[in-house]
Amino acid sequence: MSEPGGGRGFGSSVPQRAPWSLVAATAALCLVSATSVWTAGASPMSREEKQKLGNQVLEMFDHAYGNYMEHAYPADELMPLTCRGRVRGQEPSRGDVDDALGKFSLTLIDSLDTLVVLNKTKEFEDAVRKVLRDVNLDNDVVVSVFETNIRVLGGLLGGHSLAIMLKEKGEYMQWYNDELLQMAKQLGYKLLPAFNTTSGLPYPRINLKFGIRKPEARTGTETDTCTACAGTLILEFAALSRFTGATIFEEYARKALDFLWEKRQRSSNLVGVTINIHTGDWVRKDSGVGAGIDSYYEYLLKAYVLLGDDSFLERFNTHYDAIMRYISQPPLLLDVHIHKPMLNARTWMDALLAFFPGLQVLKGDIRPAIETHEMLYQVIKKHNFLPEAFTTDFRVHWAQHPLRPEFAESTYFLYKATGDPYYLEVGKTLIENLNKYARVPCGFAAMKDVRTGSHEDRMDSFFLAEMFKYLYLLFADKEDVIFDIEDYIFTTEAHLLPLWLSTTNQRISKKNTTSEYTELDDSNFDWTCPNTQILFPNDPLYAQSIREPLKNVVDKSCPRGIIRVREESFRSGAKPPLRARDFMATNPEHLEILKKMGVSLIHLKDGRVQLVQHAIQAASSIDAEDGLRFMQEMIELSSQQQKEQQLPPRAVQIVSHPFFGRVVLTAGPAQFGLDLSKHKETRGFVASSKPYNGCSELTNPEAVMGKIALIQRGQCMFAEKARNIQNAGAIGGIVIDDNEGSSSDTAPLFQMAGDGKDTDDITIPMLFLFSKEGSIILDAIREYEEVEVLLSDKAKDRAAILKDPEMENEEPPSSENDSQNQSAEQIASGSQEVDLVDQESLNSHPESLSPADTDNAASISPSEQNSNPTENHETTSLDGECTDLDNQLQEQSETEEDSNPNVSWGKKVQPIDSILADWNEDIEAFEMMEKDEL
Ligand code: DMJ
Repeated sequence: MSEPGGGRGFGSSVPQRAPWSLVAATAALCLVSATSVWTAGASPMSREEKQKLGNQVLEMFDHAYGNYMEHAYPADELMPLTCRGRVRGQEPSRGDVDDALGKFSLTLIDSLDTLVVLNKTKEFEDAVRKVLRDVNLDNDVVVSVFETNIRVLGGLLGGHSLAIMLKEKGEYMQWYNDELLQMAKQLGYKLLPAFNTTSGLPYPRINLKFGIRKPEARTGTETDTCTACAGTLILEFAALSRFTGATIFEEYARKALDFLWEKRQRSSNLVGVTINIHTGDWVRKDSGVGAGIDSYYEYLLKAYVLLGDDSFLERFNTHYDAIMRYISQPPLLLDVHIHKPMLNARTWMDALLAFFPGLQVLKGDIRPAIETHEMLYQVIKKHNFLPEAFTTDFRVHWAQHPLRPEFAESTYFLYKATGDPYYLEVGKTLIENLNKYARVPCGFAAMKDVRTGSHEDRMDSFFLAEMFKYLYLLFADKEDVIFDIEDYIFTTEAHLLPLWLSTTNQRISKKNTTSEYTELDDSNFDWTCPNTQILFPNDPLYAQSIREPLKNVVDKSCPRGIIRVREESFRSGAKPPLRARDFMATNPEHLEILKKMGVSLIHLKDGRVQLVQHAIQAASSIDAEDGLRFMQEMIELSSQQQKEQQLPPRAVQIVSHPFFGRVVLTAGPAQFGLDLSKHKETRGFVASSKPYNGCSELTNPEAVMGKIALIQRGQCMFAEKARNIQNAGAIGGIVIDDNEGSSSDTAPLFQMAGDGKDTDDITIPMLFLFSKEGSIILDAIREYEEVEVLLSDKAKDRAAILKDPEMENEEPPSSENDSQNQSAEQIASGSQEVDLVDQESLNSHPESLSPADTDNAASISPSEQNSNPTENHETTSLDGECTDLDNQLQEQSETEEDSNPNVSWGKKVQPIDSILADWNEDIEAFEMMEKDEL
């Protein structure tokens, strides 16, 4: 499979690791030592099968990389559905996510070191030549400093690290003369103006050509950045300094880290999600280990590993202790407020936190890593992929999945630490799911909605930088990789930096030692992590015994609101505070509690009820705090309910040659016609109607008879179009948007409303496609003439499509009716008020769902929707397991606080005016969280 790794034998350009650097490498080494000695509960995987899976990963990489190079390069990314390059400015803007694209062939640079890991040395050599020949780093484009650092600077440095390693070996890259490093240095200098702030925290964006602030730069007015954005620079910047001897990069990255450390919330030792780069004030005070913070923690620990600087370990350990005290509620990791860390800030988790078990392995804390990983794996088994966000009761919160690698990363590190073949099986499932659900003829497409299986025209560069590396390494034996992976550390983008950098060019002044800012508790200063060699061989069933109790945690859970409630209320025998989900506006006892909490109920003229809280009117500070929590829960419940009142998106799956079910388009449903969630799929060939707008009797009934008619949006009501094609004998209809270039990637999906009259006569299914998705079908007709599609609520398994074209033995439709897709999300109320949608059941607020258009009527009948979260809860709680889990979590919370005498949040009686001040901040933070993008 590959040539043997060989000895290290580095010559002059690659210094030998000095004895001192072994200290720096300790943490990295302790996670890789158990593999060879381990046999665990799951049956071991044979060498043949591991090789087979490794080869499968290679083939998948070729499919992704080959299509990028053939159809997209030199563009930044491949659009795998339309099979072309994504060029910024030529596609509708997707907002912040486009800031990763700098017209610098992002995917090629991000893939460089993956090529070497996958033993594609020849391709690596070609790729490096292309980067040197084609890539321009001086474009007039505004890019994200964070993304450019981790993907481009990291990619160039990873490429350089492996180029010099190969050159040293004497076969490949003999011509190489540090050219990638020179490019990295050029890019480093381009990023430096971003640090021109009083705090030393970088601006979030920079213009590659014009820098910051100048009018032509079109950036530099931002005031906030995310903690991860400012705190994920040290590995790349320090590597650049140490490779080149230019100390300025490491100095700037250290300064930013020092500032963040100084600004941590001093009592909880947590950091918020966003910070003002000028004042250093926390803008978002919620704190977790996922989006917005994740790699800040990762880089503290890894900076210690790479640079051997104790202060980074000291900081990491201090934060880690706080994370385990407040955020970790195994198997969950839930955001809290930095200044009230016993108060959960969310009832959902984001997919980015899936990297955390991997980091815990590096830290040497294996048990919680196994627990969280197992919980995540069960969510994946339920939805095939990890949705961008999911609730504490494991329902989908945001349904996309852009092929993120974090779970594969943690799986790899857990396998390295435990050697448990269970993790190989997990990796095998990831491979199967990618091939089954994400693979399209031209690459791999992100999931638009894990519930429907629909795709997005997107293949992010991190998919090549990270996913294939981790999956390949998971199944690789030492001899399958041409160098010793243990001599390198992975950056957050999985780029490889050599550990010998710790002893090279150490001219940076380290005056920033933590003692300058704080006195640290020595007990937090764990110098080493547990040695897995000692830990595991004594108990081969260790990992399995930790996973076992969590086996059914997803299936047997039931909807639940915020988990952690103030524990001391229960211990003192007081009644638990009123939860928003239990509230009944007709219950006098509830109204009394509301009053105590300072919450007043205002009956609006239109029959709705509005809640307003004035903390000053609460009976006590504790009641005011309960009121605050109640309001937050109510906002979330109301927002959730609005989402659930909408019909979920549908899927149009192209099943004919050469698609064979691989391309799945996200479609909007109709409020009339056949309900695809209740009936089996409709399958048929497509035909365009004449007239194309379908607004009058069709002149080509013979063409659409028995087929699925394509109709253009506009000029009459959707229902009218449906009647016309139905009368012509069509078995279904697809309305295609007439706004050219519109796409479900950029516009919120909506439902096609009726015409205000009785629509019972419409019996065929109708779906809506935006123009971009519609043109995929129209292009297919032009190219292949006969195009067959499947209209359904969820993409069908490809094997079943091919085997059973008539779909006689269709499974009953999925009963899953998770919350609506993210784009339809709305925030329920203003900062201090909540409008309830109904006085009693919270579910009868008529909601206008359609954008203004002649086609769209305004409202749906909510009575048809089963969207009451309270009902959901009651139904599901019949399962005894739910109570157990809640109790378990409650017990955990209590034990946690019992055993921790330092925890005083919620116990102190806070003065009312400070509660008032906090309260406003909390509401603001909550709203920002909901609006926040990953
Ligand atoms: C990657 O670009 C990096 O891993 C980053 O730290 C956060 N997430 C994306 C992939 O999901």
